[in-house]
Amino acid sequence: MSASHFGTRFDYGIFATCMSAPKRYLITSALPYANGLKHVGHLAGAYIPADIYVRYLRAQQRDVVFVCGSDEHGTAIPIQAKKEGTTAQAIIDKYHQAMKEDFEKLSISFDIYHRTSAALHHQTATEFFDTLEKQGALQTKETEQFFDEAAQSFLADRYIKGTCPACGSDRAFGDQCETCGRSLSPEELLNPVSTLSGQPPVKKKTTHWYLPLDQHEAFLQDWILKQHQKDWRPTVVGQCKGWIEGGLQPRAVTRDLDWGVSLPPRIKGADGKVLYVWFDAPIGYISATKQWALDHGKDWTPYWQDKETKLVHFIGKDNIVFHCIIFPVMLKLHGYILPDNVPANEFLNLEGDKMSTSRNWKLDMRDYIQDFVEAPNGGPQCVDMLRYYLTQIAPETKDSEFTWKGFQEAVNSELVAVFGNFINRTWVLMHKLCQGKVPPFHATAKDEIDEELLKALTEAPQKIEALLEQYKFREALFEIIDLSRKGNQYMQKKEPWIVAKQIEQDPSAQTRIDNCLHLCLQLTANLAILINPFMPHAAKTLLHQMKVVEKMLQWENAGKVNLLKTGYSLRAPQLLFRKIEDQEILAQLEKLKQRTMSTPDTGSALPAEKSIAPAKATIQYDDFAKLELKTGVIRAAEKVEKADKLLCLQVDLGSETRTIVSGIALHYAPETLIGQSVTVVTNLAPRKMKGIESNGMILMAEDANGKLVFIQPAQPIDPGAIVS
Ligand code: B3M
Ligand code: ZN
Repeated sequence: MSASHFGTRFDYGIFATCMSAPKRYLITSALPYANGLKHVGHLAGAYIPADIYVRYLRAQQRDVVFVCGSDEHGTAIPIQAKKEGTTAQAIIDKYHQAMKEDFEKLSISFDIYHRTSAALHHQTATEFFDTLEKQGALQTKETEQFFDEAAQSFLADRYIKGTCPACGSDRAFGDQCETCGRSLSPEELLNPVSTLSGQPPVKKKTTHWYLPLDQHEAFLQDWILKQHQKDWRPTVVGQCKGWIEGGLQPRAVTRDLDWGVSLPPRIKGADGKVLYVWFDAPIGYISATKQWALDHGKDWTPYWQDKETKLVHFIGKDNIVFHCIIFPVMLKLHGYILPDNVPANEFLNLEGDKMSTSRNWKLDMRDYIQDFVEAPNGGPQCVDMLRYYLTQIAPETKDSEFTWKGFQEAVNSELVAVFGNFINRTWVLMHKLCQGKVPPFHATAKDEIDEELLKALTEAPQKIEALLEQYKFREALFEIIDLSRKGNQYMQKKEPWIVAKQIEQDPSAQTRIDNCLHLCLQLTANLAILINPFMPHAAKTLLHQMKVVEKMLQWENAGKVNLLKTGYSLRAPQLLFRKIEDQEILAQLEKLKQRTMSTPDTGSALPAEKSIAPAKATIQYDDFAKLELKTGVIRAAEKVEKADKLLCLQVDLGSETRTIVSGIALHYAPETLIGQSVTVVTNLAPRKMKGIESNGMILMAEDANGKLVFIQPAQPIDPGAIVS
């Protein structure tokens, strides 16, 4: 049988590997901190592009391993544990599981999702340090470090807060400024205070191990600025250049902390110290590879030692220095291979503002999963829709922006109206005009319009392949959609539905219909192959529709015009993508607004287990009877100057209107409060706040996320009613 047919009786020839292709690939995505749920900015930055690349390589039948895992060390973990009132171990267990699930649900196809708390990782990282230390590649230095006397603890960079020397913001930490993003050391902070006790820290002597980056400047100059100047992204080379030209300093690779990977026990003075999280985290790529190899009976060593392995790190731009400067120096010292490329992405903004966990201005992967993928009208098509939009707006060359309107437009006017429409038309017409079978192609009747489409179809794969090889996913996707657009234009020119009306009079009519639909069907098969790395579920649906096996999706088949055999009967069309309705978009915008009004300081926390407040002492009825409680309605609300948390309210109590100052400004915007019914303690002694006399108190309850909710009557009631 012919090698061009991919039905169930599939039989296929030998794959000829491109001579220049690397022997194997090791692809990594940044290990996300297990301290909270991750948002779509993370997804667009380090996970979707890596997944597209890996799926493409797999379709090329290359030897590829795709590793990732949770980054479970560093101060971010104990800090989150403190916020959630639990242990560091409970935090990493919870978020490791949650992130793993979310990635799976969005079809990120890691070969292994490991974790840095695993014993294998601890052992690998300790040994790595040991090897470097034995070589004499590390230096020790006694320095004075910030120490919190009240808490009796050295202060990790994250535990020191102060003013940023670059932008003047007071939201700067000892490692990084939250406002301008600049990397800092604690010494650079102005007016530093400890976040443990709120006291200014003192300096105390301690010894640490350093990686002398200054000794590797020449290597980095040559490797990045000479060897990779051309093939790395300009944004990445630019950042590296800045670091190198600014002069590299020895970098401490140990910390005084009780959470992390221990130093080798043979080392004196290692007690109470752990590896710096940024020393151990990238080694997580190695330990993940080892675990994958153990699970599959493979040898991990060539993936890190053989020069014919192509190592590619997918990351966000805030991780460039670690992946392009520090980790490569570590790898070189250990004798491992260096990354071939680090296609770091810029940032993804959301609806006009920077995505931020602390301000709750974000779209968590989990929210999208719940609201779309797992909704009654959801399903895998919604996974593809998000993957599509995030690729279409991927911040490959500069920061870009996620907007719900943009998402709706991408889905409705490209996926539905162009891509989906072409395939649907092809299928409907093939069933109507060709008895549901692949019609023959009559070569003698081929015309210029056919030639034009054939040319586009056969040329597109090389172009797309070249773009994928250069990590230009957004352009590659554009080319694929454009190819389906050409399919629509072709159909528009051929008008088989009009030609069908001439069948009685014109003997060539069926021939023209056959040729048109034959080519449209071959184009559909090609689109399935090309779109597969980006939207694997759509590709699967198409396979089902075409009744062909998965092998057809191998990349070498792209560009072939005989993928579907003449006479083969095909299934009925299935809708590939549904439309996104206006109200879905409005609901998301509203949700975003609500979230920021109730900013809990717990980051992207999952709802906490319920904690029971300690009981207060019993009171007598007489104590309670002293309170005067009344129903009221808020008539006016405004912000109190120079007080972030306070709102000044005018509350209608029936017989009078009172001024009440309430600490709810972080939870409610003033304009949303007009007409809100409330319960008021009306006989509380007046109190002055920011110069305003407050005459009463509004009763509120606090929900699990720390949001304040009004206590109000269950049925409408006039203001001034007594509550008892
Ligand atoms: N966990 C930082 C981040 O999530 C860090 C990446 C480690 S990659 C080795 O941005
Ligand atoms: Zn700053």
